[in-house]
Amino acid sequence: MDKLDQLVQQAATEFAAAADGVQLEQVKARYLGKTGALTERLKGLGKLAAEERRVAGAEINRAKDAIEAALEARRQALREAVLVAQLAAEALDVTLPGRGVAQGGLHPVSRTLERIEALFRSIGFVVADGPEIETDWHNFTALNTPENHPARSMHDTFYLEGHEDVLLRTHTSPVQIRTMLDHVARYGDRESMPEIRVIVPGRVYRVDSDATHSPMFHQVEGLWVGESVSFADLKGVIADFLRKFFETEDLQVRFRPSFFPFTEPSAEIDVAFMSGALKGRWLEIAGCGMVHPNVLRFGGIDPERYTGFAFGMGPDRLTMLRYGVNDLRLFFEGDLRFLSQFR
Ligand code: 2NL
Repeated sequence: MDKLDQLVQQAATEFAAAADGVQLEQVKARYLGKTGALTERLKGLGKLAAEERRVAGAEINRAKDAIEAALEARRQALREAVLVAQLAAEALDVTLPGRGVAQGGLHPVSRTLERIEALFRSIGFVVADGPEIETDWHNFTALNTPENHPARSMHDTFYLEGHEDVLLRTHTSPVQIRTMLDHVARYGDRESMPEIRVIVPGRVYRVDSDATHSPMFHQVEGLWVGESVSFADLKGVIADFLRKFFETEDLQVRFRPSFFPFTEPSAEIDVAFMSGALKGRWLEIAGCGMVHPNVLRFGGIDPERYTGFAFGMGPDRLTMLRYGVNDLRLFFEGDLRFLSQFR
């Protein structure tokens, strides 16, 4: 084998040994670069006579073509190897089962609120909501709460800094005040005003925190105002509601005289189950009463012509009772280990 054929063979062997593109280009430089073996031979042609130069030149160029072909073949092989490795690394097993989407669910308190709303809707109540940041007037004054009442103190109510007349509502009653005012604005000039039947669920805030009190909790209040609404209506509506809510006729309901600034007379509503784990124990469930004439007046309604009843209950407590939960704070910590048990 002559020297040039040997050189071509040697180049092909070294190209084959190059593990990647960078190594390959380094090997290429040794043959085809400025000072490469083949380039040096081409430079040497000048020293030869014209006839020898033509023959030798043609041989060197053939060798050069052969080396370039071997180089290109190796480049192509390396590119393919990179692609094959990449495809292997990024391979997807399309036969694997999917990861699945975790199924969400309603918060237990939301479920209670939805049940309460549905039951009251079925007897002609509408559901209303309103602002959680309220004026002192809508939250206290219009509810006949005296200026010096302890509920109005900074120990019990969250006030907006620098605004002693703006607060986080302590009950949902201000929405009922707004409902009365809106209702009168819309129907007040009529011979006879349609009844108000409204239920108001929502978040309320008080400065209080322990196992049974959270600074944020829920309330549902109801209001029925009309020309002949009586305490008997109140008792019937509440007793029916409780039997439906707890899904049992095996239930005693008791109205125990009490006091609220916004109702007169007022009562605490207690229930006792006649069977089950809580059998025979009286549980305080809600407060209620006939709307105080001052409150009707603040709502723009004539207390000489209209009467109404109102009630308020704590859906958080109702939820605890229904599911046997003993710490209210569990509802508001967002721990899925707790919450997912209610799905
Ligand atoms: C309770 C007691 C109650 C009311 C709320 C009310 C609202 C208006 C007028 C009159 Cl606009 N009263 N609401 C009445 C009695 C009791 O809530 O223990 N709630 C958890």
